[in-house]
Amino acid sequence: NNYESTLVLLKPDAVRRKVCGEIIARFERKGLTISAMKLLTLTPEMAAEHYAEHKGKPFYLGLIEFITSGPVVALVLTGPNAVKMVRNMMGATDPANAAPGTIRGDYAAIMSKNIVHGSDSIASAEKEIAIYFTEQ
Ligand code: YYY
Ligand code: MG
Repeated sequence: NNYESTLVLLKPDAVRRKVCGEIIARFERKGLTISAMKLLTLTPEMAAEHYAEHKGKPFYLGLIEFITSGPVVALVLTGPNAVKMVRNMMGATDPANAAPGTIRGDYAAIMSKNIVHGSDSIASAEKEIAIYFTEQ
């Protein structure tokens, strides 16, 4: 079957704005299964590992500062084509380009605070899940 798991972060802006429940409800309503979930604050080391692909880019330091600025909710969501499904539900990286009805389209206004992260491939998902969760 095509069941797969993906790593989702509800970023510090989602926790501050108290919209985590609403966003999780969207994923559940869609039919995705919560396989793991926790609240944590990323260490700079975890943030660097998570965003290694962006190291050296102009927005990198701001990104690390933001993602470590407060607690996030980390989830593993599982379902058919979960990686693509979550990316579609999130909308474009820049909330200005994210369609209404998507999470970023409905909840975010600026790129640096775009409310949610979702793995961009199965390989990324496996790597990212391992940063946050053990097999257990
Ligand atoms: O995967 P996704 O989160 O949609 O975008 P990425 O290109 O991987 O960038 C990660 C993260 O970095 C993005 O969610 C916001 C931030 N960012 C930024 O602040 N400014 C940019 N020009 C590009 C990305
Ligand atoms: Mg990405």
